[in-house]
Amino acid sequence: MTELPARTLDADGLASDLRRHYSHTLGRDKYCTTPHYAYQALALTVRDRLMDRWKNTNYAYIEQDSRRAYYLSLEYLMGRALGNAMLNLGIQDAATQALGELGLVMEELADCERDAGLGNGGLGRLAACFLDSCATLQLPVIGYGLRYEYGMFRQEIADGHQVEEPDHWLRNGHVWELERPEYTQRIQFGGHTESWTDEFGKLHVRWLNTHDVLAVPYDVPIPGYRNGTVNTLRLWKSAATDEFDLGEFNAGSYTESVRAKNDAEHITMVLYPNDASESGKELRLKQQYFLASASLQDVLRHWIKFHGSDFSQFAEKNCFQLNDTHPTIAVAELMRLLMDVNGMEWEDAWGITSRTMAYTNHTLLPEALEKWPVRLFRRLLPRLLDIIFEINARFLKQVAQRWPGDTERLARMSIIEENHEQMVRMAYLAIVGSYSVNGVAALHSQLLTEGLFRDFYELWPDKFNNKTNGVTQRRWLAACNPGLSRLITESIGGDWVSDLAQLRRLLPLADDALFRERWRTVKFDNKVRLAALVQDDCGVSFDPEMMFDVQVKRIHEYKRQLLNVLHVIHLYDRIKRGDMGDWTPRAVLIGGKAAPGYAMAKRIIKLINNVADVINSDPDTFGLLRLAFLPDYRVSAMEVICPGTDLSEQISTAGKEASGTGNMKFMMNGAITIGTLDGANIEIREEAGEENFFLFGLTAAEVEALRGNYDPNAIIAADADLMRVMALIEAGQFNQLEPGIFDSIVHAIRNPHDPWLVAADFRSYVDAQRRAAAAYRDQDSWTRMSIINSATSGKFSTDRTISEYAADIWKLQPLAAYDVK
Ligand code: 26Q
Repeated sequence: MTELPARTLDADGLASDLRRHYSHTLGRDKYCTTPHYAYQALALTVRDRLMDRWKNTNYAYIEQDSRRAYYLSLEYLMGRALGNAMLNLGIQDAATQALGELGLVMEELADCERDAGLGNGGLGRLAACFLDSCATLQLPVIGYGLRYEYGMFRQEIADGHQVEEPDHWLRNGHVWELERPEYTQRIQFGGHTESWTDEFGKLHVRWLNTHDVLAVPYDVPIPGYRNGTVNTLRLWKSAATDEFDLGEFNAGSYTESVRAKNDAEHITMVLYPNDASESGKELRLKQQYFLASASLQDVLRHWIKFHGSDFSQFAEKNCFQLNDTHPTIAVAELMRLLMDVNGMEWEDAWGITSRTMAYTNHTLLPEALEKWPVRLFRRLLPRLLDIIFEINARFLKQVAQRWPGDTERLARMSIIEENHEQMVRMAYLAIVGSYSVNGVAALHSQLLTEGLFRDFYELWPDKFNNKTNGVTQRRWLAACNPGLSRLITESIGGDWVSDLAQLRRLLPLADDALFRERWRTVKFDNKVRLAALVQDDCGVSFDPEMMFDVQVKRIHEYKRQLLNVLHVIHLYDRIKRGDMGDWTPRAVLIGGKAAPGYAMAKRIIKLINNVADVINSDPDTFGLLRLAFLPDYRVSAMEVICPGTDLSEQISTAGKEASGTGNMKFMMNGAITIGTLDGANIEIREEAGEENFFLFGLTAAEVEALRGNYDPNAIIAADADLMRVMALIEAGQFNQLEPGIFDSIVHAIRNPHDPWLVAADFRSYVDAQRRAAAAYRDQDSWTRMSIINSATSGKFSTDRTISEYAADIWKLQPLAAYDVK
């Protein structure tokens, strides 16, 4: 085929394509009033401009036969694509101008796009930021995931309670994907295994009588920042095979056939809305295997197409990054594909597998470590269970050799947990099968080697490494905060968009009064924008002069939204007692989703909402204190929230938050952190300087030391402020018509076994909040701190994180796409 002329990037070209798509592709006319079709026409216009770059990126990767990495993740929290694509193509201004000529408004169109919410929280958003950085660094990395029909549920608040609504995000069409039925794969489930010997006496295994499901790929373009590269996110959708239409039906079992067809199509129906592992759910295990098998078969298909059946170079050319244990069945599946399908011996297959897999851990909470019942595995994936047992047998032999006679250690390290029910420990399978194991912040990686994975660290110290998380400054500063972006670029030039360390050049400007004034004006405008969101979605009015104090993230006991509420109640109590000396007016915003089955998290949401009602309707608090719970916290909401935040709440119990990434988005946008020495907070404080960070709370070591002799009731009795806060809750001040509903919360705080030590950190938290409030009253000095935080956030770009993955784990070189002609 001859080359088509490339689409132009100027306003005229954009406007004419937009009109063509509007009337010819979509068939709309001037009487159609909804902005939805104008959004679609714009999205198609932008997409056209990605297509040649996408193709040329693939050509370059194929023709240079480059080494590649594959990111395997059950979650990608992409949010919206339009603004990001325009930014990365460099056509924001031209597109805005084109819309103007057509009488359209950019924000209105952009707001028509549904968030792609194919993830729960940090882990899913990290995957999305990683893809952006890989494309910007021109690294040959393909993302593999699932195309859930329903993403993260939509959260509504009814009478203060969370209500979950389905997120049918594909309903009005999704222009950012391309179906690729030609690359469909077949995935097996169930059945049984059989061994047989071939004519040369070689033993083989076959997996028979399986119930097969098809995996159909949908490709999503991932544009790099102004570099011609467009990488690929390939998402699999499950579909029934034709046999469902014929076999069972002809055998007379029509309804059985329809049910089986239904089951097949259910695999990718819904994202599991838990951000701690969901124990033992069969469908979840099916999702995990479906992703792993489809992706590995796809990679092998590609390999065989260009290299034939010679796998000697496979490990030199490919590696797989496992995003937590969720896709870890890939270790056993690659063994199966290499041996059963491609005829390889165990040793050769293991040589390849254990040199291509790398595992990232995202949690220290032991209860969140994935385990699957052996019984379930045997029924669903019998061949894979055989392989896991063999991996384990060979591994334990190694352990026994290293520590002769240490049977306790053997039991501790076994991939199979032998309690009353045998379980597969997925993290151990991941460690044994991988050449690299990493944590996501310095403290987290250190705690992994000292605690959770200590035995494995003793065996293989060189496997373990740290890769501190980041966020992409393209979405989390350049796109979401145009005011600050402009100011920064005017001051230091625009290189920071692909080299965030450049932000340090803002440091001298922190001493420039005029610059500080401009910085403050931008922040104020962003607070006006955030206040409008809070007014629309919560019906609460935030005065932009107040200090905006924000905690948005999944609701979890370890993240301690409760501690935040206790502080707000304490402030309310001060108002009611007339203790308002040195008062800083404060608007507190809390948002986040609770897992539908997590009763305590849902009760905390109810408490926040009830406390907000009491405070906001009490005339004594007017101009002094506001509290709002923001429903349906999501990527596109954070794009408004982080630019308008003054104080960033990062208050998890030390040692529990692996890294955190919201903390980085806030810092980049000039918020100051109040936080514990947990996860990446430690590194944030190191970069910003301790005088630009409000530190409080026990350290991870102190938290561990306190276990067993923690007496929250004594702490409460000794602290008059905390005593009054507890008394208000216990007296039913926040649930006058709903007796008893907060009893479980009170008990949790007063329980000597409270793992989150809420009462222990209360005093130190309130003191830090007082320091923050005092600092805010000196606006000049606050603005200085704000500038310094932003200026020192360079480390927290995923460009830095991904450069480290590429250098240390993936061994990848950048490779430019061929030029668009
Ligand atoms: C597992 C099995 C079955 C069902 C659900 C799950 C599941 C799903 C999502 C388990 C965990 C998650 C998500 C975990 C997560 O988001 N962890 C966060 O990862 C961030 C990126 O590294 C860190 O910054 C956060 O500290 C960490 O909590």
